[in-house]
Parts: sequence; C-alpha cells; structure tokens
Amino acid sequence: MLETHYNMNKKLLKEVKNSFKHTFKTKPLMVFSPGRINLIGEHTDYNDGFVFPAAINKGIALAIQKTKKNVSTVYALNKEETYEFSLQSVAPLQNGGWRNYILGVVSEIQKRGIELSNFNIVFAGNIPGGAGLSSSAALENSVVYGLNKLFKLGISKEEMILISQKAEHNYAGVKCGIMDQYASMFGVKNSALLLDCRTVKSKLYKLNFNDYKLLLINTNVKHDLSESAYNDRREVCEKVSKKLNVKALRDATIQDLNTIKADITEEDYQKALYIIEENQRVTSFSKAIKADDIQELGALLYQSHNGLSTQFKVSCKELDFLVDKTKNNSNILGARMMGGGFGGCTINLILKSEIKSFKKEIAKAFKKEFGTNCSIYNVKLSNGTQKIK
Ligand code: GAF
Repeated sequence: MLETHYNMNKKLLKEVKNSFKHTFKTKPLMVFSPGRINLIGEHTDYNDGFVFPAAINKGIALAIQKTKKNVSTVYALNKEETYEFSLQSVAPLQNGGWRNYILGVVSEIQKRGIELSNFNIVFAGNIPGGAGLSSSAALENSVVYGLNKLFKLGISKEEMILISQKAEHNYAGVKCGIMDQYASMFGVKNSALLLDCRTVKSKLYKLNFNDYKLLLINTNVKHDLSESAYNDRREVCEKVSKKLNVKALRDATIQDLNTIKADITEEDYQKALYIIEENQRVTSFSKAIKADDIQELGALLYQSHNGLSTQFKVSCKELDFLVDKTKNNSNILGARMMGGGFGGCTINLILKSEIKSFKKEIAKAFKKEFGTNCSIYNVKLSNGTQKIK
C-alpha cells in the first residue's frame, strides 16, 4: 500500500528522533520545516516584487538538544555524515554542502550579538535534492527555529527568515530573495501566500481548483551553472534598476523600461521586461483565483514559462520538453518551470481524472527523449515550520 504523505513525515520524524536518542543518549526537541512550491512569480522576489508560494508536506525533520561538550555536533541522517565544529570559529567551508546551511545560520545568529552554547543536531529530509522545492530553506529554517526554541532566544519568525536568507547568501553563495524562507516558515494548510517581497507581508488564498489539481514533474536534472547564473540574473536586474533610477524593478513600468532601451543590451532589456511582466502576472493570477477563472490560471502559467525560457533564460531543454508536451493535451490548462531554473520541477494544472493516464504518457515520453526518468509528485499544501510534540 502507498504511504500517505502524513505517514511519510511521521515516519521521518520518528527515525530522526530515534537516531538522536541513540547517538546522543538524550531526548531532543523536534522541529519540522517544509519545502515549498510556487504558483507563479519567479525571480520577482529579489526585485521587491510579488510571488505566490505555498509550503508543502515534504520537508526537513530536525532533532536538537543542548550538550555540555565543548563542540557542537550535527549528524545528517540521509547522508550518514557527521560534522563537529566549534562555536568560536564558525566560517564557510569550501564545498561544505549541507554543513554551510547550519554554519550560516549559527553565524548569522552570532552576528546579532546572541551567544549560543553547544548543541547536537540530527536531521533528515524527504524533499528530493535539486528538485527546486527549497530543501535548503527548509534546513535553514529548521535550524534557526530549533536554536531559537532550545535557547529561548526570543527571535521573531520575521527575523528568523532573514537569518536563513543571509545564511544562504553568505555561506551557500546564492543571493536568493526571501520567497523560499518565507513560504517554509509561514505556510498554511491548503493555502498559498500572495507575498509582497518589499513589505514581506502576505495575503492568504485558500486554494480550490475544482476538478483540477497541481502536479509536479521533476526532470531530475540540476545543471551546474544554476548558482552562478542565478546571481548573474540578480546582477542584471540591479544594473537595469540603477539605470532606471529606481530602487528595484518592481518600481518600473514597461514604458519606463522603453525609455532606456537604446542604452542597454537586448538581453538585459528582455530580462527586465520579463520581471515587469511576471509581476503583473502574479496580480492577474490572484484575480483569476478570486474569479474562479481556471482557464486564465493555466494561460498565465504558460506565459510565465515562455518568459522564463525565452526572455529570462533560466529554463533548460528538459523543462521546456515537459511544458511543451502538455500543450497538446486539453486536460492540462497550463504548466511552467518552477523555482530558480536550470532543472528541477515543472508545475502543472491538470484535470484530476486524467492524472493517472498523463503520468504514464509523460514518463514514457521523457524516457524516450532523454534516456532518463522523470519523477511525478502530488503535493499537499501544508503548515510552515513548527515544533513537533
Ligand atoms: C530560488 C531562490 F532561492 C528564490 O529566492 C527565488 O528567487 C527563486 O529561486 C526564483 O523565483 O528558489
């Protein structure tokens, strides 16, 4: 029998707790921190724009407790790797992988003048790596949340997500926006969050697509250039904003952009245009949800993908293939790549009754085209980072 997602998380939490008790011989405090999907609004977060994410029922389970030892120890259960470090000499590691997310959070807390004592952690996750479902934000949030509870630091959730974001900037080297950390921290069951990334405030939308459902298809590829290309895109956006004399591209209209068209390259023009248009699409998407206009939601997803692929240039052949394949299937209203790009998942709006046959069809077509397997997930929209009793 297939396990339900709820049981999957319960099982994961239990494994992490047992591993902690076995390794450190004490009872831990338990935290679950979810990954996220994003309905629409890609790469708009670091342009002070709008995004529409939701937390999902896959994430990181973390067990944490104080220790009297003079080092802190972290055990990554999935990888069976242990890392010991001194709180007195926290610094980013070359090719540190998961270690840098932990160290980054610790360092950002310390930078705020807060003194930490040593602790032990065991963590594990069920978010597929490289799927663009924000396993890193889930890990960062679980660590900052766990440390805050354990040492009663009094850090607000709003501050915690900034700590997580800075950990990503300074320790993982990705100059990300705030979307992933926000969605993972503030997610609400069955709902998506229309987030204004300038004010960092969101409106809750209970989602119901009637006969339709969201389906994720993972290309299972993550192309190497993704991190440097991400930072490059951010630089382009900042360069164009500067030229336009605005704080961020969120403040510019297409008319504004056209006034400097002759002074910037066509590539930069298209990228900035994508951001301005994508911001508008997020607003249109929220209106279409309110109006129960499911056809329009689908159309906006396709437009978003087209912009990400041809203007912002963060797609790849595997993602484009998956989206193209849905276009001649009338049971799918829309699809697009999701997250930073260069691999990971597409998000699809599909007629519930047709999911089974579509899964078979797309899996076969993908295998034929690339010789590798794609993975298909149903996700449920869930609550954000929380302590588990
Ligand atoms: C990644 C980043 F971490 C987010 O901040 C966001 O920019 C996203 O890519 C693209 O929308 O997930």
